[in-house]
Amino acid sequence: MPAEDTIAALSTPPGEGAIALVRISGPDSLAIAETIFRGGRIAPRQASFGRIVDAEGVVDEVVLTHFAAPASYTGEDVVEISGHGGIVVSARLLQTALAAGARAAGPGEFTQRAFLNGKLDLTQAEAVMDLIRAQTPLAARAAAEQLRGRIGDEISALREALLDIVAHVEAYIDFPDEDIDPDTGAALRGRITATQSRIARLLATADEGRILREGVRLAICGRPNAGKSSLLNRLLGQDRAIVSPTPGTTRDTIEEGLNLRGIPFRVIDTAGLRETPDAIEREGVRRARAAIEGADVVLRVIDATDAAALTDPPAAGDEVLAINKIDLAPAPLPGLAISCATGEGLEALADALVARVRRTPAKAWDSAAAINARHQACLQRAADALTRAIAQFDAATAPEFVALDLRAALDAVGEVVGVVDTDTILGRIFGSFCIGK
Ligand SMILES: Nc1nc2c(ncn2[C@@H]2O[C@H](COP(=O)(O)OP(=O)(O)O)[C@@H](O)[C@H]2O)c(=O)[nH]1
Ligand SMILES: [Mg+2]
Repeated sequence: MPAEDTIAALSTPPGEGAIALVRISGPDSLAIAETIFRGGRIAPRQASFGRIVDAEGVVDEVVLTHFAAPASYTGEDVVEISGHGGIVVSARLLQTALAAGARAAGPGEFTQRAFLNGKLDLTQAEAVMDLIRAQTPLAARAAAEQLRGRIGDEISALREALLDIVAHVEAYIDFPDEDIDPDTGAALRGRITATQSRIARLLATADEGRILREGVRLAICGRPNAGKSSLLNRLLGQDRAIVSPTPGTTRDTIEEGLNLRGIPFRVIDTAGLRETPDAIEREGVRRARAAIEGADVVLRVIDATDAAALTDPPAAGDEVLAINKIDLAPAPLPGLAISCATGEGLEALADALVARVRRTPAKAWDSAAAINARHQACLQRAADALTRAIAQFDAATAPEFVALDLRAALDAVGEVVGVVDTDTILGRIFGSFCIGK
C-alpha cells in the first residue's frame, strides 16, 4: 500500500544540540532534496555535504543522506538532512522541506509506513516506542529483543500452527462424507491444546512486560509519622514529599519513577493509615488503601520508637517491612533496620526490594521478551477461542463450529503482529508516537 504523499519531520528533539535531523519520506523525497540542496551529488547510501537554500538564501550547511526505496526505514525513498542543532535553524530546515512539497508528518507516521510496507510487524513497531521510552537498561534490552522480532517470530510460528489446524478442520467441511477418524481427531485435539499451552506461556510474561514498561508499583505505607515520606525522598535522592513531625502531613498519594538496580519502580508515598476526623486526610487514607491494593510490592515502614507499631502483625504476602529511625532506637532491632536520617540500611532495603520483585514473576526476567497489554488482550481472546474450540471438539459438534472458533483464535493471534484488518488499532498505536519517528 504505497503512500502517495511525502512526509517530513524533525526527528531529533527540539532544543539546542550538536545536530538536528530532518527526515523526509515518500515518493517525492528525492525531488524535494534536489530542489532545496546545493552541493555534492545525491546518491543512495551516500552522504553528501552541501547547503540547504530557500528563497532568501542559505539556511544551513548540512550532510544529506539518501536511502532509496525499499532499503530504508519506511521502505520508501527517504532523505535525511543533518543540520546544526539550533531551535531556529532546525525549524527553518523543516520549513524549507515543507515549502518544497512535503507534508508535516503526524506522530509515528514514519514507523506506521514502515509497518504498512512490511518492514516491521506490529510488535516491532511497538518496540520502537518502548525502546525510546525505556527508563532502565533492562527495559531497553527487552524492547531491543522485541524489535529484533523475538515476540513477532513466536506469534508467527503460532499463526502457522493454527493455520495448519484450521486447514485440517476445514478439509472435513469441504468433504463432508469423510468422517474424522478417531486417530486424526485425537492428534488434532492434541495440536490445539499444544497451541494453547504456547499461548499460555506468552500470557505468563504479561506481568513482567507491564513492570518493564511501567515499573513495579511500590506503595510505601505505615502509620502516620513512621517516616514514609522521608523514605521516598531518600530513595529518590531528592526532597519530593513534604516531611514533618506533624502526623497526617501527607494526604494525597505522591508517585515518582525510580530505578533500583536496573528495575524500574513507580514509588507511591501514601497518607499514614489511621482513623481521622479530617475529611481530606480520610480521602488520603482511602487513596492509600487503593494504592496498597493495586501495588505489586508494599513497603511497610515502622517507627522503631513506636512501641505499639512494633507489635503490628508481621509482613504478609507482598509486604516488605522496614524498621525506620534506628538512629533513635535504644537497642538493636531485628529485621530490615533503616534510618532515613543517617541513610543506614538503605542499600540493604534496595536489595530486598529488588529480590522481592525478581521473585514475583517466577523466572522470566532473563528471557527479556515480555508481552504488552495489547498483546495480552489479543492472546487472551485467542486462548478463550481455543477453549471453546476444544469444547466443541469434545462435544463432537459439526466441524464448522470448531473451525469458527479456530478462525477466531487465528484472527486474535494475527492481530498481535497486525496481519488481520487492524485499521482501528493502528491509529491508537501510532498516535502515541513522537513526531519524526
Ligand atoms: N531521627 C529520625 N527521624 C526521622 C527518620 N525518618 C523520619 N524522621 C522524622 O520523622 C518525622 C515524620 O517523617 P515523615 O517522613 O513525614 O513521616 P510520614 O508521616 O510517615 O510520611 C519527621 O520529623 C522526620 O524528620 C529517621 O530515620 N530518624
Ligand atoms: Mg508522609
